[in-house]
Amino acid sequence: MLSRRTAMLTALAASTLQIERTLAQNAPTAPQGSAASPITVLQVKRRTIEVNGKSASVLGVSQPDGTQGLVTKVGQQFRVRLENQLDVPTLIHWHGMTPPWQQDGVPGISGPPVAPGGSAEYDFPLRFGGTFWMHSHQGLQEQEQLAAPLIIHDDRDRTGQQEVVVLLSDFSFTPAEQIFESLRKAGPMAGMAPTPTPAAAKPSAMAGMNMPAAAAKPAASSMGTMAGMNMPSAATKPAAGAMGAMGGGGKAAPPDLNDVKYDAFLANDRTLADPEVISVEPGGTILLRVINGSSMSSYHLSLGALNGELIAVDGFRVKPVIGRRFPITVAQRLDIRIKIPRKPAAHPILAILEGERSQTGVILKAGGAPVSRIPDKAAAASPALTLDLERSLRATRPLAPRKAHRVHQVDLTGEMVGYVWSINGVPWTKDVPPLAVAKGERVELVFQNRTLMPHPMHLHGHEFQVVEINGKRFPGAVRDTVLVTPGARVVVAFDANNPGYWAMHCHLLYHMDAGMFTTVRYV
Ligand SMILES: [Cu+2]
Repeated sequence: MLSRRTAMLTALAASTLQIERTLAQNAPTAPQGSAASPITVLQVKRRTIEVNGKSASVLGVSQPDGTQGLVTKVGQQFRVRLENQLDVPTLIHWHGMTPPWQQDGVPGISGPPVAPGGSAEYDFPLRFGGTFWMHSHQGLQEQEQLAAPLIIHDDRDRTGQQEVVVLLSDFSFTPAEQIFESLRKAGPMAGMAPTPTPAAAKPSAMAGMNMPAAAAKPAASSMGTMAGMNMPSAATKPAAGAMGAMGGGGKAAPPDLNDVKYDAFLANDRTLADPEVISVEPGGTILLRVINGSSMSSYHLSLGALNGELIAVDGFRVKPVIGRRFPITVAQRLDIRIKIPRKPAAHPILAILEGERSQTGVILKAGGAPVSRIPDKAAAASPALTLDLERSLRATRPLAPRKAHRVHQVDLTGEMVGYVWSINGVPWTKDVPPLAVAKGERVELVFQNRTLMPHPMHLHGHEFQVVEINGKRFPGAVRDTVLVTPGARVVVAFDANNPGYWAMHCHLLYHMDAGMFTTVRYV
């Protein structure tokens, strides 16, 4: 996640400090040794999976009995000992949880990483149930599949209802460091003066926005697309109104998607060549919990011919939405209740890559139906994700209505030359001052995407509510990660009720590592 310099510093800290068991001890609000909850050991280690017929060495986080991640219950303590069995430092973030900040698992922010052979302990109450996940926040380890489900049961889990958990991920045989290097070397247009293109000269919502290279997607790579944007400079900063119009469905430049070309997309570590086949009861009801644990990839989740009832996003309940297709960006989760038809059949649950044909998924097998092979390419390319569903979501338990005490403008900015991503024009370093917040305040974050790429924005340690999209206020979903599409303005509100030092960043791994990261700090 952090800059190389920071990563080196935290690695140094790890090697010189006694880090065993420091996390729980430092946590002021963690109750000491709640005897009622047994401690669960989670081990970070190497494992081997098979991808496209080849074996691949990846990372994982599992219990000693092999269970990946953790299933627990609301109201219990989260009592975990994390053991690092790698030969490099690691640290796991409990995505969507609201622990004391020292237990949040972000190296250099929450605390040092866990040294090879070391361990750390966690102990905090689970305030709410739902579908969450855990992943490494150390370096680029998330790209090496260091992610697992964190499921917290509550009363949404009806007795007798089968639960199906699907963790989506993107996979490359190219090492993550090398992927990042090639992104940073930029495309063929790196360093060149932007060349206006006929497309950009057309009158459009973008006219006058000084983004001449916007439509000039070079064939070899998407890198050149933004070469001329230089968004952070005041001279090229478009008026919010203009951007809002574009985000509202204008016919502007197409979005720039999928920087990284992956070798495979996985659902529960498998491709559609050998998918997980899950037996379900004909006529029964299942709760599908989908976690997008990808580093860089967003999907359209397709239930095929089945109707699903979306009941929660990022763990938090929404007024149910019936549908067969739901967008899911990086780090988000969807809880979908599905009634399985009585007739025996195989029902593929697919995730189709945004803007592409690639797909992955699992098969729900009801009764003695034959399971046929599903190709790993959809018939046609899917569209880019939109905010249409987000706009229609309504929290079942919205934040109490309150006027914001503080509003932070958070411009999402970047320059494709050198692959520099930033917030308010500043790529993250330890010297960037945190966003100021005071305990007890209602805070609004105004995400304004001034780039041509979508950015899934995540705030640590708090749930937030989506309260505005492109100028229109509404009591939207409570969640922890929201997509901000190119040009869009998305406002979220949260209550500053968990003091500490928290990360806030784009959840696209290489955007975050390149600097689209900042912090919120209050005591
Ligand atoms: Cu981003």
